[in-house]
Amino acid sequence: MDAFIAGMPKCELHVHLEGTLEPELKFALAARNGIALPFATAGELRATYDFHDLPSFLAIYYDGMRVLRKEPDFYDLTWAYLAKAHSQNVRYSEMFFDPQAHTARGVSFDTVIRGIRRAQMDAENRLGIRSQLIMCFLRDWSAEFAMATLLESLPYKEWIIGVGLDSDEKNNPPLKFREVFQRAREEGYLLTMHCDVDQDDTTAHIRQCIEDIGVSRLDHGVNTLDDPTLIAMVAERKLGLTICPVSNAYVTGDSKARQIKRFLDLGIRATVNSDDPAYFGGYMTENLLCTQREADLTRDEVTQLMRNAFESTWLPRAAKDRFL
Ligand code: ES4
Ligand code: ZN
Repeated sequence: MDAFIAGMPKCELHVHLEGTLEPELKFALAARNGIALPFATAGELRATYDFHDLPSFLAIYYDGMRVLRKEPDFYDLTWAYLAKAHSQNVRYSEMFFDPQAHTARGVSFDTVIRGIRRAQMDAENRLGIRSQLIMCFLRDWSAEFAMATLLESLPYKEWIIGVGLDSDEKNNPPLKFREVFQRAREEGYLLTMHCDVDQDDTTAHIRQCIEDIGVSRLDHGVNTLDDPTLIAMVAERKLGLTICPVSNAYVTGDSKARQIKRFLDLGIRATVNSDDPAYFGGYMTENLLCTQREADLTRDEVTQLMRNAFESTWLPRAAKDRFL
C-alpha cells in the first residue's frame, strides 16, 4: 500500500506557498537578505513549530515570511515546493499565495507574483509539473484591503485562476467579503473559501459560502457532515472539498480521516492535501498515508480521492480528462 501511494500520480488543490517555506530555505534567504533570525540552526527553528490551534500556527507562519523580500526569494520558494511535489509524483497543483502578507510589509505585488510565475514556468518546462495560482485574501484584515488587493491583481489576471479566503476565521465570516467575491467573479476569477475544521459558526460559514458567495469548491469544509442539508447541497453541486489531514491533526487534534471516508461513502468529492507542509511536516504522500492508515482505506478508495482531486481542478474539461 505504501509503495502504491508513493507511486500514484497526484493532484494537489490546497497548499499555501508561504506554508512550504522549509527552515533550511528560511535560513538561506535570511542570510541572503541580511535578516537576523533568533535561532542558530534550522533544527532549532523547527523545534519552535509547536502549535495547538490556528492562531498559534498563524503567528509563526506570518513571522516566517519576513525573509521573503525579493523576486528571487519567491522564485526559490515556489521552485522548492514544485520540485518536492514533483518528487512525490504530483502532476498538477493549484497553489494559494497571500499577497497582503507581503504588500503590508512593503514588498510589491509585482515582485511576489513575478517570482512565483517564473518558477511555475520553469517547473512546467523542466519537470513537467503543471500548476495554477489562487490568490487568497486575509479574512482577519478589512474587506477594503481585500478589494484594493483584488484591483491590484487585475493586470496579472492571466496568471491567477481564482481567489480564496484564509487566515483566522473567528468573527470573519464569508459575508464580510461578499462584494469582493462578487467583483472577483465579474473579473473572471473562480471562487473558493476556507471553512476551517471545528471553528465557531463553521456550518453557518459553509452555508454562506454555498448560498451567498457561490463558491465552486470548499477548502476543508469537513463540518459539512454536521448538517444533512449541507451534505445535500455539497453533493448536489458536486463541490470538491480540499481536506488536509496532517494539518487538521495539528490544529484540532484529529486528522478527520474517518470523516474523509464518510464523504467517499456519500459520493462527495473529498480530496487530500498538505496545506502548510513545511510547518506540519507532511507533503502529499504523507497526507495520503495518514488518511489511508487511520481510515483503513482500500486502494480503490485512495484512487477515488485522487480522481476527486483531478475532477475538482480548475482546468478545462479536456485537460482534466488527460489526467484522468
Ligand atoms: C492556514 Cl491552516 C490555515 N488556516 C487558515 N489560514 C491559513 N493560511 C495558511 N495556513
Ligand atoms: Zn489552508
